[in-house]
Amino acid sequence: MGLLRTMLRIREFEDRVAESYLRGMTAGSMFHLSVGEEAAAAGAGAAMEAGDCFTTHHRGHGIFLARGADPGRMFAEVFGRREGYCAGKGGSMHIADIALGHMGANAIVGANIPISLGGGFAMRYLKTGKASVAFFGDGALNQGVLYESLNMAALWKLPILFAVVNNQYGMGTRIDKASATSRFVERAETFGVRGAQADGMDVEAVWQAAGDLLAHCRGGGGPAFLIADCYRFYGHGRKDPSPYRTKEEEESWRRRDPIERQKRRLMEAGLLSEESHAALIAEVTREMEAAVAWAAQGSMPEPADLFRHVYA
Ligand SMILES: Cc1ncc(C[n+]2csc(CCOP(=O)(O)OP(=O)(O)O)c2C)c(N)n1
Repeated sequence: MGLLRTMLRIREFEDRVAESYLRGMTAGSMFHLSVGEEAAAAGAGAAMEAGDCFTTHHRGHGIFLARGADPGRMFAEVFGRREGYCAGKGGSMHIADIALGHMGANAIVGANIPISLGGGFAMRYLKTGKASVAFFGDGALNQGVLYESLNMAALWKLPILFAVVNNQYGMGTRIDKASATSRFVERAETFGVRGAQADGMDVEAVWQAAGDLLAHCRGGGGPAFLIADCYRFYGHGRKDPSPYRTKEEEESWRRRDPIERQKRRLMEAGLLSEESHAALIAEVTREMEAAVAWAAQGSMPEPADLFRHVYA
């Protein structure tokens, strides 16, 4: 039930980001929505613990929500308000919050991975018993920095989970047109890193796989690698109608909607009724409505804010 709630919250959040943009409420237009990828975020997020640290790629709203983000402060960030997680200076693609372990979303493909490597080093050096997780897309699978990081993490047996949200496309390029092989788990295993592939449209499958791998990391086994196969239901950005995908392909993935799947599973197990489902939807809708309203009343930065949060 918790996983279903998290996925519903993510979808509602993302849909309201899209709507807010159309209403002219957002600062800028650079939004990468994770609708369709909720199971990867909710499953991996639920397997993590308080005190773990993480980084995300540019499509990271859902992951941060799954790790306890306040949606009001996230909307405020997207709206460029001072009340946002980064005082409105980061926006959708650069949200960070050290209190919740979020060391930053990152707009440079693969660039968050070595930051999480440092996070993993810190976790072990400080003997926290916690783990560091780097979330990134399939577009980063052929970036050299991933393999430099896998090597160093394995060499030093650092507690890091490399978590790939494989939505099949890097902008308009399908993964098999960018990768010589699709055996990514094997690639990780050549470094001595434990790897697993999960159905990224099944939230419980992701949760279980991520939980097993994180236990391995925390138990001193060194790093791990998880690839969750999923799909983004919208375009790369809000203005992308995805002309590089067929309607049939989109439809076949939409039929595997992770939210519907979990809803069905809970209903079949007798844990969810139509009434309790409707109540859950109403609760999530109210939460996100209130979050948007709160953020929209936030304050705009003053000129003097330009010189705050600046090192030199
Ligand atoms: C180093 C680098 N190269 C290219 C880009 C342009 N770019 C932005 S997003 C993107 C696709 C990323 O795909 P993926 O990592 O799979 O994440 P997704 O957008 O599919 O969630 C690219 C190529 C970039 N931001 N950084």
